[in-house]
Amino acid sequence: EDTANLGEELEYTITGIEPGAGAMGLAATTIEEYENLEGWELLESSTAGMMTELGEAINNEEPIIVVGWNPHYMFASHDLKYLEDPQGTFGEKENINTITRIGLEDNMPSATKILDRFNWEVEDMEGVMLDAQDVSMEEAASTWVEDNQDKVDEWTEGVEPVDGKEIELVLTPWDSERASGEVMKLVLEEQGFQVTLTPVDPAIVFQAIANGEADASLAPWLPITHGPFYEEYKDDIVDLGPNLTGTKIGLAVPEYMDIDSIEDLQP
Ligand code: PBE
Repeated sequence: EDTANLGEELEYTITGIEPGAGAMGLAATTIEEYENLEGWELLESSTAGMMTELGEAINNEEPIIVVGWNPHYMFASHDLKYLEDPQGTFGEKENINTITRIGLEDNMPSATKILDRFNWEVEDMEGVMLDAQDVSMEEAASTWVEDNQDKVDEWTEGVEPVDGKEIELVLTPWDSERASGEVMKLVLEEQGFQVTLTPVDPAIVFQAIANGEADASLAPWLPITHGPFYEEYKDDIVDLGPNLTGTKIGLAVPEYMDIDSIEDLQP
């Protein structure tokens, strides 16, 4: 394939996802920062829409550039590669952190202890996400909890159960965060909590925790993806640190495309 014609073939378009996603902010910055991307556009869509476009392009062996990330099953279901990012606008590998509202530790010490201990691997999260292609996310999470009771026991060891205390977790609407949210819901329910999961945009996750409207979140991708929100609200939240390490975001293309770097794209 001739990269010189690639821009024209793609109508100088990168296929994006939901406009509120941190990844879309990074993709927009990327277009701004790389001089060779002058004139390129970022198409707003949805994750489902992007996945449909990606699947269709691959079926037809056509070129496509998408905003990609993992954990996600897009890399399991398709042969994809990240384009190199020599200017580092997408950052390096990063983490997903757990945050709580100020005061949660005093109000709900047992929940805070469990939230603080919660950590798992990319493979765990991806396993739940993949499973949830066939069953509901709730069911996939419940299978993971059954299969990993030893890990769950580590998180809950010595924690006093409660009697129906209510706790609200805010999350973003992507499968990765639905997976961690449903797992934590089950873990907290085993301890006697009544758990509400509320999916919102990344900006609202931080706002709700800072205002004390919600209790905790397992959803922030840091330090880059949701970095601007973190900077804005960091004095009004409690950061319990990473619950998962090794996430990645970038521009992704099918393996058959003869291009390796963002810098190979032509204006
Ligand atoms: N994502 C998945 C989200 C966080 C989780 C990468 C699409 C985002 O960009 O905000």
